[in-house]
Amino acid sequence: MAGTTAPVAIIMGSQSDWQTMRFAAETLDALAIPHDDRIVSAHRTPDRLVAFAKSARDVGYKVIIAGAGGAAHLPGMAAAMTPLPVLGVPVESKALSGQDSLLSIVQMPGGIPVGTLAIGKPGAINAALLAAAILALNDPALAERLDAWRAAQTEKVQERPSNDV
Ligand code: RP5
Repeated sequence: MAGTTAPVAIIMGSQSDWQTMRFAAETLDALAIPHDDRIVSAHRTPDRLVAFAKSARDVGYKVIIAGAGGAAHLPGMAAAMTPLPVLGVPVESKALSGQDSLLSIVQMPGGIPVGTLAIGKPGAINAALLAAAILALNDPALAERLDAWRAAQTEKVQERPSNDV
């Protein structure tokens, strides 16, 4: 696999996951963090997953965000094949509202961690923010952008509720 200048890879099990994972991409965009977005299915494209995960560190990625739904093996399988931090986003499934995705991703046996976020859009946003926080440890300019992003979020919260919003 060719080298990358993007520190974050966003992988997802299906095109249908993009409706959720695009919120991770948008959040990284807001922080000017380059990302590489890929469909990598643990079930339908297992060879693609192996090639991606085994080469991820050498290619130059620093953090992997992995979203999947249902029997969501993708984050755990990726984590099994790379030492990079893997942040798992449980995509909301139709049958079980993402409870299945959450339990599939969160219940990793001791030894292979996946940092598991909330189900759906909030999890995708927070995965991006956690990736940013990890990268900011060694990137003072990014740390400033993350501080500014959080300050802007705080600024938006009114002191009192309004009928006009
Ligand atoms: C999982 O199955 C994917 O991550 C997706 O959330 C779910 C459904 O996939 P599609 O049938 O929409 O392709 O592997």
